[in-house]
Amino acid sequence: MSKQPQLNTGELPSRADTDTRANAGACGAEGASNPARRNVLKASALASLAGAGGIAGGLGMKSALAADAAKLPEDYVAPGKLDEYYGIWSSGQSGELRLIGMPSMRELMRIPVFNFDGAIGWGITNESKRVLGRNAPLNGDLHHPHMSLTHGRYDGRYIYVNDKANTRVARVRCDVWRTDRIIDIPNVQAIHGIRPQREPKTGYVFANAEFRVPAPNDGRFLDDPKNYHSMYTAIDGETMEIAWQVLVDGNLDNTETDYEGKYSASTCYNSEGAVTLAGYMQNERDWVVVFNIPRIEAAVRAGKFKTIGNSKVPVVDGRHGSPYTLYVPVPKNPHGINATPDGKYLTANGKLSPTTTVMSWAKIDQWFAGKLKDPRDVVVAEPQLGLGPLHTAYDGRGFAYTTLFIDSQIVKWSIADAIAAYQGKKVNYIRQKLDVNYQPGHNHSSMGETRDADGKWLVSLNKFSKDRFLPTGPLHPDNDQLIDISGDQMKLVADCPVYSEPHDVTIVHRRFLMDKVRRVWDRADPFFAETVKQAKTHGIDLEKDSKVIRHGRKVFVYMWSAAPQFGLNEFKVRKGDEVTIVVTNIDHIEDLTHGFCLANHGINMEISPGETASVTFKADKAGVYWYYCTFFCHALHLEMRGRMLVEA
Ligand code: RUQ
Ligand code: CUA
Ligand code: CA
Repeated sequence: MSKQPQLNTGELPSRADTDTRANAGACGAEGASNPARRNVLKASALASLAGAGGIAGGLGMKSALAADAAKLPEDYVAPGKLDEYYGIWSSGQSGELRLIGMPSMRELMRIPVFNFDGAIGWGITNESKRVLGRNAPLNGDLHHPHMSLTHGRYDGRYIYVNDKANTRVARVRCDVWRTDRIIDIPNVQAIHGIRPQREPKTGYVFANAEFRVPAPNDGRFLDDPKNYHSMYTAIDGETMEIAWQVLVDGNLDNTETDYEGKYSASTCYNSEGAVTLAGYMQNERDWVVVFNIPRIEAAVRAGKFKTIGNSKVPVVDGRHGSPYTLYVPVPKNPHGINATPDGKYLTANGKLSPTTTVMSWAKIDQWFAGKLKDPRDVVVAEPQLGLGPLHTAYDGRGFAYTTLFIDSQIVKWSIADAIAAYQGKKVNYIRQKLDVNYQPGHNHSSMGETRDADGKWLVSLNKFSKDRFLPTGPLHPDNDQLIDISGDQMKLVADCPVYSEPHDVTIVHRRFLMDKVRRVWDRADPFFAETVKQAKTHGIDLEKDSKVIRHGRKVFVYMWSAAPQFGLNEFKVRKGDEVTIVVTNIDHIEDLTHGFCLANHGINMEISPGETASVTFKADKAGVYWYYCTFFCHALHLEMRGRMLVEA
C-alpha cells in the first residue's frame, strides 16, 4: 500500500483493526482469528444474523429469518414461487456458467462451457465436440459473463464469457442455455476482461489479453520482455469472427464500453512492462486505455494494419501517440472498470491505491477532438474509498458501490458528491460502509450494467468464507453475499457458499429472459443440425427409425428414446468398429429428459425432449455391454436399457 487513505466513514463508527488491513496476503487468515476483527463484525447485527442463516443452496428456514430481519418478507421466494432475477454466474477455474435464481440464491442450472460435464456429456458427445473443437482442453478459467445488449438494454440473446486459461471466448445461447461457439483468440495470451457493445447492439464483443507475449509467439523471441505485447480484440458477436485487434502498450485487465457505441476502455496494471511482482508495482500510476472504435474501423478499412504470423486478423498499432487510443494515467494497478448506467461516466478502481478514478465519456470525446491537452483532463473525480478497491456497481439512483478487498467492505458513495469534492467543495461523498465476509472481488447490482439499473439487489462475491460455513476440508467455498440496496442503507441478507470460484455475475430481470427460454428442443435446432443431416444421408427418419447402418468399419446406430424404452433392445458390432450412436428423444414433453450411458466405455449423454445427441467411439472390447437411461424418466426407468454385443 502506498499510503493510508483518509477514510471518510460516513455514519458508521470507524474501525480499530487497521492492522488486519495492512497486508492483503495475511488478512485472509487474520480476519478469522483476530478477536478485534470478530468484535467489529458482531457490531453489525444484520451481518451476524445473516451469518446464522447462511445455508448451502440459498435461503432456507433460517435465512428466512435473516430476510425478516432485513424486512423483505415480500421478496422471500416461497416453495413454488419463482425468482424475480436470473443470476448468471461465472465459476472461474470450474470453467462453467451457472444460473442462480435471485433473490432466493438457489442454483437453477449449470451450463458447461470450457469444462467437461459428465451429466450432460459435454466433452463426450459429437455435438459438444463440434463446439469445443476436437482435442480442445476441457478446462477453462471463466471470469466474466455478460449478456448481449440492444440500445443499452439486455436483449436475452447471448451470454459471452472469457477463458483466461486457454485464451478463448465463448458464447452461450439464452434460449436453450447451451454453449454454441468457442473461439481461440490469436496473437495474444490469457483473455481476461470482456464486454459486449451496448449501442446500437452487440455488435462487438471486446476482449482483453492480460499477459504480454511476443507476437508471433513462436520461439523467436523468448526472454526479451521488450518484445512482448498485449492486444485488444474485437469479436463480431453475431458471427463470432474476429474483426480486428489493437496493439497496446502495457497489459490489459478489465474492459468496459460506453452507451454510445463509440468508445471502450480497459485498465492496465502493467504499464511497467514488467515480468516480476516487484516490477508490476513500480509505477505510481498505470493506465486506463480508451479505444476510439470509429477510428480503428476506419484504419482497418483503409488498410492501415499488419497481420502477424499465420493469422489474418488485422492488427492496428494503438500504442502511445496513435490516433486510436488515449492512455489516461490512473493510480495504481487499476482493476475493475465500470460504466455508470446514465451513460455519463466510467470508474477505474485503484486496487493498490485507495481511490477510484471517475472519468467522463464526454470529456474523452473532447480529448479525441483535440479540445483537451492533458489525458488527465478526462478525470472528473478521484474519491478516497478505502483499501483495495476492485469493482464498482451502480443502483441507477446516482450511487456507486465499490468492493474493498483488503478492508472486507462494500462502500456506498455518491457520484455527484465525489465530483463536487474533486472540484474543491467540502462534501462527504461516502454514505455507508458495510462489512462483508470476507475479501470481496466483484460485486454486481441488479440490472446495474444497463440503462435499466433498478437498485434492488447487490451481490458481493467474496473470495474467502473462513468461519461462515461448516468446514469442508482445507478447500473452502467462496461466500457470495446477497445485499439489499433498495433503501438508504445496505442490508446484508444472506450468505451463500459457492464452489470454486465465481468471479463475476450478471443479474438479469426475468422479464428479459423468461419468455425466450425454450422448454423442449426444436427439431430444426442448429445445435444438432449436423447430426440430423448425417441421418438424412442414411435415409433415417429420427422420429421413427431405429436401425443399424454399416459402412465398412464404420457403424451408425440410430435409435429413438421414449419412456421407458430405447428404440433398440440390442445391437451388434465387431471389435474394432468405429461406432456412432445417435439417440433422439421423441418424448416432446416438458421435463422428460432421457440419458444414454454405455457401461464401461466412459460414455454418458443427456437427451432432452426433442433433442438428438450422438457419440462416436471405438468398440475395442469384445463382450456384452449394457446401455441404460440415466435420467429418472418413468416408473420403469431402471428397466430402460439394452445391450451392445461386440463380436470378437
Ligand atoms: S477480475 S476480482 Cu477476473 Cu473480474 Cu476482478
Ligand atoms: Cu429414460 Cu430414464
Ligand atoms: Ca503497475
